[in-house]
Amino acid sequence: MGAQSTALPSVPVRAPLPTPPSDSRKALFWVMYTASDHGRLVSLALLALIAAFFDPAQASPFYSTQRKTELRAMAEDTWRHAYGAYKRNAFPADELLPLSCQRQGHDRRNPDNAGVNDVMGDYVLTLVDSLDTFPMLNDRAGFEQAIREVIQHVSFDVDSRVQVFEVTIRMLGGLLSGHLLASPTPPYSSIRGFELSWYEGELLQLAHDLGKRLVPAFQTPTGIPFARVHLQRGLKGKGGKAESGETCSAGAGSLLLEFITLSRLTGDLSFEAAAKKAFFAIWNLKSDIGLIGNTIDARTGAWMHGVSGIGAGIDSFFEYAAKAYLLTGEEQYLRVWDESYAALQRYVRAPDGFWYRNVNMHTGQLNSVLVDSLSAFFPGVLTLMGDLEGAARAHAPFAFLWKRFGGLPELFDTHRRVGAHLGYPLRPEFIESNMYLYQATKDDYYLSIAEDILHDINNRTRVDCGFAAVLNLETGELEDKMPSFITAETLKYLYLTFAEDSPFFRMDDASVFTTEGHILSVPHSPRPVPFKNRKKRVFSSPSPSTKAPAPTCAAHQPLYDQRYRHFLALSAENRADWEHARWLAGFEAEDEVKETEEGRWSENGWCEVTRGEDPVASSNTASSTLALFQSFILSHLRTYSAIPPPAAASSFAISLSSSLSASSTAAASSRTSASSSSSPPPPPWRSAPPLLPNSPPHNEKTET
Ligand code: DMJ
Repeated sequence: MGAQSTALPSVPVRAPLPTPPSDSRKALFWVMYTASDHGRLVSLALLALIAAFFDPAQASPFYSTQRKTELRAMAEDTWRHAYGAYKRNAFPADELLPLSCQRQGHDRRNPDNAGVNDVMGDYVLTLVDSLDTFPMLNDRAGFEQAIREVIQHVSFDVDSRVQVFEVTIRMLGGLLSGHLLASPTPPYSSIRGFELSWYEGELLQLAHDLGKRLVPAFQTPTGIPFARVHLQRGLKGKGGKAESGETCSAGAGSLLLEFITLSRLTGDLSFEAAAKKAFFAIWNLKSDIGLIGNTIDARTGAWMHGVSGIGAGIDSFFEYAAKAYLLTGEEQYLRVWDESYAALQRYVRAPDGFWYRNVNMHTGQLNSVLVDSLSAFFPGVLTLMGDLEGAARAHAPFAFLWKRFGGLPELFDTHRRVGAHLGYPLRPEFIESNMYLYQATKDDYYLSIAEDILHDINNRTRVDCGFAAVLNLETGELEDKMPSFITAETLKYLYLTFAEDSPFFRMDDASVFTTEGHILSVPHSPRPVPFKNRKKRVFSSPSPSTKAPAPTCAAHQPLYDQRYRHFLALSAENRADWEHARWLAGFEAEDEVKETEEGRWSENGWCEVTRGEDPVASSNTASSTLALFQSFILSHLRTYSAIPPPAAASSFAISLSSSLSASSTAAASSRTSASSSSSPPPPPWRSAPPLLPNSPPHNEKTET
């Protein structure tokens, strides 16, 4: 095992922003009124000049164009270090093992090793997953070489049983995106400049071949696919008799973007039809209050785990409802998003508006105090769908978690405000949301977060042979794993955050990034009702029997008043209510900002929480449900990444549920008892010296 060493010895650390007036014009007025008469005259002249040529987008005092260019270059260097290490040490295997500098493919000695075999099928995964990043880096030569390597090395005629969802989002998505960019006559994308004159649709042929190998999985009575399929032999047993029916809503419901694109590019409509049937099968099984669960039996359509939320097992179902609408323009997907959004706001969003929790899908009752890191994708989708205030709010606690831990813990206990699983397997979700929020608001706050992330990833996870997943954010221990999504998503989104003028944000077509970060586009359908089975779809209106009020605040009511101006009027960093998000992530409240008596926020959020809301008040049942839920989430997360082996995971589940029981009495008497532990000590990895010459001065406040 190589010790953690970096090829970039002194990675710059951003000094957090001071809090000057919120834009440059205000800053100039501020200078003017604090200056002498002579100074005022000079300032007035300057003001007139600047007003004439002022471009607010370029106005940041801390993130000048030059600084963004430097950070973009650093992000590109980071991506190239990851991809280069893979190419030198692991290609044509699926993934790189960064500590041992070995390669990882399908585990043939242990076919039941789902953590590896669900994702890796010996089909050159990291190459295909990375393909469309080259055009985003404006690297035409790199793209051409990668396309040639795909054609030479990738085949799906392999003895591998893989997960339908994983192979779809990583391989099918990667191939389709590469095809759209490489086609000499680009079919739909407005992105130009990467066409390859010699290219003859080879990636689309590979994608079509893969699609046909996945189709057997959909042969279930419900149309919801089995979770896994063998790429050569199809299903286990005749008609899939030996297959487990257990699958999850995200796995079954988020194949849409790739399958729609495959159908529209090949003219073979069976793929779109299959994915659509699966998506609406899940949707039609939603509860009376409009929530879907996370585990379902594909044969019977019975929910096996009726917990709802936005995290593991469900996440990309909502993402694909929204993005299928953006991709196709078809209203049926927008309706699913709209109804899901309403139900999530009513039952899943916490009363304070910051966290989205796990609740019982039938009653809306809180089910678990744990929030997983996958949930951090949600602010990005909220941004895309126009709820900027909701997005900024949902992003805030994750931002403070990152500040506190130097990464995003896999699981956070929102009641005790402690990390419940301290791994950070280099996931992209928070970075992706942060990128969308920056694009939408141009608020430097989001750039400052991206800069922190860039430094933390380099300082904490960069090794000679790539980047290693973090096993424990507190100890800094690393794991011999570099998931393909680090080059497909994590570092791509980080780069794009600093490349705000990228043509990939300036498209005049309805392109979307898939859940694996692959850019896809198709023509919008001229007709709104393309399929016969539309009538079968049920859009909900809650039945009278479930009209009992859920134990949450009834409506999302942001405070728009003089004390608290509209969120776009000032940087998120300066919002008073952000203090609450900071507290939620485990920091202590700052008294002078707290102002509970003025009603800006209370420790319970915007409204008092009813008794039934507090899971710890009734923790006899809560702790057993929690243990069950905990093991469910861990099994899902394990598929994606760095989750401890089963023995460690179960002892962890036991310790968490017993510590929860132990804390129940105290917590029931006072919700604030969770804050009795002091604020986390300053993280040691923050002490690296700045490298960028024009780092702004250091601000202690954000270093707590
Ligand atoms: C990626 O494969 C995708 O982002 C997926 O939607 C969720 N899991 C990983 C990243 O965490």
